Amino acid sequence: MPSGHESGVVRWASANRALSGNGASWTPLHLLEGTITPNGLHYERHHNGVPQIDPDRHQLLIHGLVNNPSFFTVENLLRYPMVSRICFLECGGNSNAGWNIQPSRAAAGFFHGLVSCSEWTGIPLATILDETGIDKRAKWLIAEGADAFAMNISIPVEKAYEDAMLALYQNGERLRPENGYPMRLILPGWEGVLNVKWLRRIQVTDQPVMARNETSKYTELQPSGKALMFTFEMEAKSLITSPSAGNLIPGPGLYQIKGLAWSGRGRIRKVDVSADGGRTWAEAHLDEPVLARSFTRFRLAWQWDGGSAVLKSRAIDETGYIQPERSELVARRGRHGYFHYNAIVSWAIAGDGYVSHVYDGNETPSAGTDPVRIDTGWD
Ligand SMILES: Nc1nc2c(c(=O)[nH]1)N[C@H]1C(S)=C(S)[C@@H](COP(=O)(O)O)O[C@H]1N2
Ligand SMILES: [Mo]
Repeated sequence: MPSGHESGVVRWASANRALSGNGASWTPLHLLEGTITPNGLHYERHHNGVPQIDPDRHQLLIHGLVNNPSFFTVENLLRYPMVSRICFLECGGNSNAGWNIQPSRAAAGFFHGLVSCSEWTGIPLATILDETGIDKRAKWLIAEGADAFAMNISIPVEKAYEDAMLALYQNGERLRPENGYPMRLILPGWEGVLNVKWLRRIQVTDQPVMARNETSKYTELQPSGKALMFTFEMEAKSLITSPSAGNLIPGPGLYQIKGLAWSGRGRIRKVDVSADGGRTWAEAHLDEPVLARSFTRFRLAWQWDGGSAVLKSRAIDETGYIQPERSELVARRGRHGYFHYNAIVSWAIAGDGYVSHVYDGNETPSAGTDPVRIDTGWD
């Protein structure tokens, strides 16, 4: 347990009052350092509660287009050769308050904290699929959880042969019940919803199942009138975690701007930071190691002269993708956006040192406004 003096460092739980067992809890990114999220502060997203699973009674079934349909017990799986990998996990609906007309007043983690980063240990999914003798016609894996929602979703087979993992451990200990105990899928860099928790079944097929979370949800109407589906990768994103909205900078002087950057497409190549609303940019230092599909911590010295300022960070990943300004993102995606909000985040510093969230950075910062938490809707 953390020191009692750190009792304020907690997740914020936002319950969906319309549906019992449905809600999310947010990682307090603005209160943390480094790149690994402690298990007790990992974000959570449940569609229908947390099942209490006895590992001795849980089994994983793999069937469909395979030669040997098989059940795997937890005890057996624990004997397989394992791998570890550090990667972030992010809900596709993270930061979606950014689509609102007014900038959110929530603290940084309670606006962007449906993302966490852990060291996951488990079995490459390819090992298990190969053992069941996967058929040449196989194109999709329909993964199903053992929660009351029995969440199911379609995953392209190629992801299993790229880097998907059947995870059993999280930061060295067995998965927490809330994060999928006794086993879950980890698909590095891909939308949180595909990382099925409490995994109990994979049906190998030649077509997607067209479940709720790939038809009515997780599809995005574009300005052209066509909708995007199966948008698996999380685009590059960054935000300054300190200082951040709701902070009061004590006075002019030297500060270290710190933040996090990540991309579902690979490594972060560069993070630029601006203190003048995007007119000029400086390259931030990136803490090593810079790992693909993981949190990367960036830092930059900043001399605050006591005048008003607007801080921004902009991530560029190894594919050359540049995190967009909000106006660009809204122009590209239109007004029906709900998922995949990854615009540049702007923090305005008022003359009194109060930090508030603004959109393009041209609005007047409202000094002394208390941050309030907002409900961002439900995916
Ligand atoms: N079985 C099951 N798996 C699930 C979910 C769920 O409700 N049930 N939620 C999904 C969503 S939307 C996200 S963002 C991630 C959240 O994982 P976490 O709670 O470990 O952070 O799990 C995914 N896997
Ligand atoms: Mo999610």
